Amino acid sequence: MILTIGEVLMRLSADEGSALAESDKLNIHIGGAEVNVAKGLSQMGVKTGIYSVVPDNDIGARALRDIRSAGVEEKWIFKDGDRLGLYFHEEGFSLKPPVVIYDRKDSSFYRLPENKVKPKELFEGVSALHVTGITLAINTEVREYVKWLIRQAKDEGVFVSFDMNYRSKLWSPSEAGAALKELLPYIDFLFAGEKDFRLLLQWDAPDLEHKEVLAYYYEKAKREFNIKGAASTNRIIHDQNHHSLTGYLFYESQLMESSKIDFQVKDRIGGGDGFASGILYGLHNGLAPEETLNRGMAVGVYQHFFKGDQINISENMIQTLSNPVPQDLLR
Ligand code: KDG
Repeated sequence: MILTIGEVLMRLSADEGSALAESDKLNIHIGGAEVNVAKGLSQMGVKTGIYSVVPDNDIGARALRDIRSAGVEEKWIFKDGDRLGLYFHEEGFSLKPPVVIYDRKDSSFYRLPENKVKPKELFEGVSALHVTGITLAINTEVREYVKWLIRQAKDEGVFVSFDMNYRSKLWSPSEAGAALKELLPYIDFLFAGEKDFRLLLQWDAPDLEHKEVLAYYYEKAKREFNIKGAASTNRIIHDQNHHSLTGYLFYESQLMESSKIDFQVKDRIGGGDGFASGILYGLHNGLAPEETLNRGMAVGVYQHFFKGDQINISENMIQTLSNPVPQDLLR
């Protein structure tokens, strides 16, 4: 089983083409980076669970319904507190990224450290743990507790995957950098891009092309912290609805680059989590590196075509995803 630890969020989105400031109605989607990854993996047939806390009320029940319908194990989802974290969302316009307004302070997830689980029990039957920087950014109590759990996971022989997922609205680059530095010795697989190394870890890089800089950073992380692999995507925004994405997978000191995929964007939130779930799927199933990267790109890109933080991937889509991703998905 792959376990994630993270906050379940309810997203409230303005209609397409509407601004939050003028909306009379909002649309519900369930998100949260770790939830998205768990759902993606589960829909591809990987047994997945999430350790989280939701309120014991109808809003918590609505979120649980979503997680359950994706087949994610809910044994470690505790019911405590009375508030599900929310975020309000409006599509970006022109070249602007989407608007995200968090309303998650003192949510039920803040009570994670009060709903402790013994690591031996939590990690029993778990082959990999996936956590993102968003979980560590919640507050210092959650951060310390989850950092401790990550160390325990490593002691239990669990493969640790970490996605930096830096959110500037939640913490500063220096706080995030300090947490990452502390965790790097325990991380087996790192999802981080060029900017994370530069901004958060303040690593200098030679003045080279993106791919060479990435190779330099990943090699350094491997040398200094013994990471086994890493992955990231590089996005080019041509206009609001037309993006290109190139994926990178570093494994056994080889940095692989996908072809650049050009596609039409309906909703970009959760694209990175889709990529992560595809990569983790490949690692979990022992796919060859090219197939792993291809799967990451396919899930990440398809994620952009549909509304919501994490689409329900159908059997049919899984078949399509197993084939090489067409390079031009503009339609
Ligand atoms: O990666 C997508 C997430 O950003 C989204 O689901 C919301 O978890 C979220 C967050 O904290 O921004």
